[in-house]
Amino acid sequence: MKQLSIILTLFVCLYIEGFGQKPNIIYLMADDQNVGSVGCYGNGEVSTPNMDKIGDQGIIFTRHYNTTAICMASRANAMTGMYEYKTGTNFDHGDMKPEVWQKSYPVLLREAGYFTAFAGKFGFEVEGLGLCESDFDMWGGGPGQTFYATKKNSSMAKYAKEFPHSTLSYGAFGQDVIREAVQQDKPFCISISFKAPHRPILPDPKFDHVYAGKTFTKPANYGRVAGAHMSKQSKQGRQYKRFHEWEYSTDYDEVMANYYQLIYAIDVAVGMIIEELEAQGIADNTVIIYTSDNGYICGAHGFASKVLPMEESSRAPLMIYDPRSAHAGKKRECAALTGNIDFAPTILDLAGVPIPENVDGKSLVPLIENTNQEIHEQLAFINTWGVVPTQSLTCITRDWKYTYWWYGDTEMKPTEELYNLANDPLEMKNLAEDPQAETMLNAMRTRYDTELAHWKKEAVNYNNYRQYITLFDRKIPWAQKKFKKSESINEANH
Ligand SMILES: [Ca+2]
Repeated sequence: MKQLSIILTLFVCLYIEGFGQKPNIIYLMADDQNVGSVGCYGNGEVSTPNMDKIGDQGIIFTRHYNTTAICMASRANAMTGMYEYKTGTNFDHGDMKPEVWQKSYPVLLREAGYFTAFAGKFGFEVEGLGLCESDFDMWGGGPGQTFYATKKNSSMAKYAKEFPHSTLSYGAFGQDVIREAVQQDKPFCISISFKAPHRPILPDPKFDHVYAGKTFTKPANYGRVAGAHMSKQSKQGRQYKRFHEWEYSTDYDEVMANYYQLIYAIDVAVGMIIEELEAQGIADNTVIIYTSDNGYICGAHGFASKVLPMEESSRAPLMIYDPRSAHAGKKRECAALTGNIDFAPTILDLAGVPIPENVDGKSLVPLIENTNQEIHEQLAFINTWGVVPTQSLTCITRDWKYTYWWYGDTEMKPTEELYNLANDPLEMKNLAEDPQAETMLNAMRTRYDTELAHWKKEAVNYNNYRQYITLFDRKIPWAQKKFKKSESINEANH
């Protein structure tokens, strides 16, 4: 009997230690990082060696979108795998409900035995739970926008002496989590949400030398002339004014040098984390995901910042390195349509944890083995924030993008934009009124309608999401539509 129990114990230990070995997962997310700001995406004017390492040895996703391109909503999308109208979470709408949070990947991974950690800008709050600090084994997170001065981030203050600028402090936090998890002999999931390169422009002076005096090539769709064809609605928000206010029109090189310097520090922090994985001998069992919560418009079409459906804003970098893949070490590109709603199912899938039934996203794991397949035929891109005319719904496929601008008044009529992203990735020609594109226009309208039908079926009945079922309906005239604010629209600080 004793022998049997010893054998059984050994078997259980072997199962836990060996046969069922789970990968460690590191989810790294920048705040407002343009897809073109990373070397491995083809920008030869920037220095991002560690981000490039993830892409060059793993997969560079070239058609990755944030289904809502603003901090709060995007973070809720990533953690839950659901569209915004199901997370019910965004600025000017409201906080997340606890029942939504309970199915987020950090909660489910911890329940499955993972050692979990979070640092940086959490980005939203859960009703009654606030930032959910107690749902993580290690915590370096903070409320609101957090600060670039490490000492002002209370959960990270212990790093302030060595790393006075917060970006590198997150690298140090990552290293500490890795050491602790190794000591506890547990698989871990670290989620770090860097503040950089979000405004204010306060890069770490340690890296002042990197881009000093450098000049940068403007994108081919830079400037107001390249935005003449875009909808009037899209020009009513702060994004249009910021082209001038944020000096993309007058001081492009310096603005970009500061932006790239903020990103450079993230790259150094990423390097610190990779170095620790190697030092601990666990790099070959740790999956690294690198992305941004939204893209960033740096003067394209004469706009700046984010939120709008244009590529520079809705698309973001995504690189995944899975050292266990047969293809690891070889640079691969994946042109499949992917979204931020895919992160939760991907992380759960990597960990072998069942994916909740109500998620909208799909696991990216199949793409890690075979990059030449599709997981989504289409994705929705959503904006329910900011001045009313800019709020809109977009449907994206691999090759096409369709936006319905529902808002109308004496100055503007509801309008459509249709871009052939395969032939016109810079969105220079709106084909919505081109007779040659009529068949495709109708096909994309139908796809758009299916996204809205999903919204109608699934949207939460709180935080002002159900009114969009009418507002975004192409078949209802704008004169019959009335926007209802959930609270005062406040454009500050997001
Ligand atoms: Ca952001």
